[in-house]
Amino acid sequence: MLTPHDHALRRALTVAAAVGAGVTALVGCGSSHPATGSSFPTGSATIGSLHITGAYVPLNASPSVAAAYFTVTDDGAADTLLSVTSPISRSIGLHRTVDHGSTGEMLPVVSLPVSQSAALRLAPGGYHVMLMSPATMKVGQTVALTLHFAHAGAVTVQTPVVPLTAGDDDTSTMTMASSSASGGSMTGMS
Ligand SMILES: [Cu+2]
Repeated sequence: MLTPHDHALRRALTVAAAVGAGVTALVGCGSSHPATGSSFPTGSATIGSLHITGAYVPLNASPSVAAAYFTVTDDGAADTLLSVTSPISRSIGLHRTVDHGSTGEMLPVVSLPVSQSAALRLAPGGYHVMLMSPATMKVGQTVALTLHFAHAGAVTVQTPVVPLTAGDDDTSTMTMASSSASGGSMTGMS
């Protein structure tokens, strides 16, 4: 069954797959690691044993889509990120960027696990939150992202909008992004 929501997502995915890495870069899937050497503002929040840090949204280059990134660590029982909601967009999904060498594509993921032994990292080139047709954003504003966890419940992270290139280290290739993500949450997911 296809809802208008599905159509929008399908269209975005098709465009991304057709144009490859170019579009992927437009939506913020360049190479960066917010945890290392970041000089832009990020958001954080805690609920129960879950700590959300390094949350940011690169200013979208296309009005049709934006991405959000953050890290979740857990010092208690394992949990699962089920979904993200926000006033900025009525259609928000969890995605994974898959590296095909010179091109990349995005695949929806149903949920993302987090535990004490495996932090959940959303970063360019890997997992990300995809905000479809978001309201107009400006650098410096914050976007309220509400993360819904299976056990801990919902927590809202005030997430700064940063310049599109803030997370990039000017060698923005999919290969770089993939290799930096491979030591973390990508393990065992391919
Ligand atoms: Cu995506």
